[in-house]
Amino acid sequence: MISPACKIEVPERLTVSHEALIKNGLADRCVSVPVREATDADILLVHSEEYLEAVKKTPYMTLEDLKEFTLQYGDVYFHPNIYHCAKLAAGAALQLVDSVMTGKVRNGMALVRPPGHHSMSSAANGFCVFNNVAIAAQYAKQKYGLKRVLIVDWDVHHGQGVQYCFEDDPSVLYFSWHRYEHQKFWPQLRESDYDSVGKEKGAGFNINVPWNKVGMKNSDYLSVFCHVLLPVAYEFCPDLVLVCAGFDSAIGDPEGEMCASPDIFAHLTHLLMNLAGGKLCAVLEGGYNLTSLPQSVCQTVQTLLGDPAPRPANLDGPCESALESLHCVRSAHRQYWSCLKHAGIAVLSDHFSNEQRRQQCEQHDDRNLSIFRKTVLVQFSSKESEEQKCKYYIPVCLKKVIDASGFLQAVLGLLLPLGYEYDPSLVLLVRMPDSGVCDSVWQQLTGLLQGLWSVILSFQEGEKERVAPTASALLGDAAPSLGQLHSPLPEDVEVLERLRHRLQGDWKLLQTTGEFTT
Ligand code: Q9C
Ligand code: ZN
Repeated sequence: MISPACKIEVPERLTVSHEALIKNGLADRCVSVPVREATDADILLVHSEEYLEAVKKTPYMTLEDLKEFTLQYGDVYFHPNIYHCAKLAAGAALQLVDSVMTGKVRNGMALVRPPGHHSMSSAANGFCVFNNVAIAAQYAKQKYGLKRVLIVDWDVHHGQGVQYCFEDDPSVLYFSWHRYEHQKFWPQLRESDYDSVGKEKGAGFNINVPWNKVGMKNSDYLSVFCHVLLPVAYEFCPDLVLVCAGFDSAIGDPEGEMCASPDIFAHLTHLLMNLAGGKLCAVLEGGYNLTSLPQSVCQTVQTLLGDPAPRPANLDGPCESALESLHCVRSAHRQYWSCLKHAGIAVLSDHFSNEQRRQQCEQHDDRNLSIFRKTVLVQFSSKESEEQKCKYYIPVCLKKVIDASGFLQAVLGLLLPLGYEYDPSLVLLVRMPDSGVCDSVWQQLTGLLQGLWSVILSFQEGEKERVAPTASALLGDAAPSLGQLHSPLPEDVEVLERLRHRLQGDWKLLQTTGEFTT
């Protein structure tokens, strides 16, 4: 054993995870893909020759030399076997990319050690030797000619290695949330803050969400997905989604100290599964609580297999600190993403307090909308309707419902968070014959909602040809990609912002700004 040995990044992380997959009957439902060692050429896609040559020597070093070698890097431990393991970890990610890209499997997860997202071109760091996911992204672009790759890093640490690798590269969109505490938390980098948005051509393609408090919960995570990541990801339109799947962002983790439950990963996974035609590769990063780690892994794999996600508990809205981060990130990126164009403009011709709004809603209920008390009706249309003040009847009047980007924005930023908070036992989707919403958008909507809730679809007479594509989404097929979306109409964005602003007193998951702005 090398001393000091790492106390938390231990082999049991993999054994308990694998055993849990077996015990829950999930391993049997998966296709096992044989691992290979990453080649020098693979590793050089991200790392420097000097660094690779140095790591290559580690299996032959004396323990004394290894200790000294280790000391030049931060928070990393070299064992004589680690070079071999690191080649297998990166190689496993590449095997997974190959299997997904060739259609051998729809999606998958690579359970690997050592992790990768902290390692840099010429440096090991934070338990990481080679940057498995960064290598996988470069490899996928090169081998399959992919134009756009999305990397979602839900590990609780900032994957600074991934950020550095793609900072000026607009073909890779990197999203990371991470414990930050105003730069007090490891790795304590200025560039982990929300204002590092990418450089030069890559400006806008690096999204950092700093958590400035510990104890973030399911609501905080879902809010950031609904109001930042998903709208931007749909606008980006990736050909492949890679996940830096660290589970130290779950409850009980000694590093993260967050409070999200393991079943939140079922939702995070589900929400990404309709991007890129379903091509998603998750690669294990951190996760050090040997009880919550295997649970989180099982939630992720079970969702990748197509099982419905369990209802997340306690969606009581994001905390003030999360709202502040959300607001800062959306503002920092509004110049790059049309879906965020109106972000941060908090005050929109609405001078009612939340209390006044609630009273109005109740009055309205008493008059003629009482049937909506146990039902929420969200109605998309292009017809102007009188401004409603009721919490349960939500007319969304878009100039052009037919416009995929405006409609999608309404689904991600309004319908999803509302659904999460309302937690319906049943969702009835009614498609009007003249709605103008095209099949692929309809498939996205169906795919997003089913798996979260029980969905019933209703078709009108003469809509037979609509049934097949929608049924395929219901059966769990990933919806086809919508293509790169043009900007939604400014009027529509404004309508949605105003609607969200009106409703956020009653529906906390619709909030994107906190009290700090007023
Ligand atoms: N010396 C991953 O989760 N902890 N790496 C530093 C202060 C380092 C985490 C504690 C944590 C590295 C992949
Ligand atoms: Zn981590």
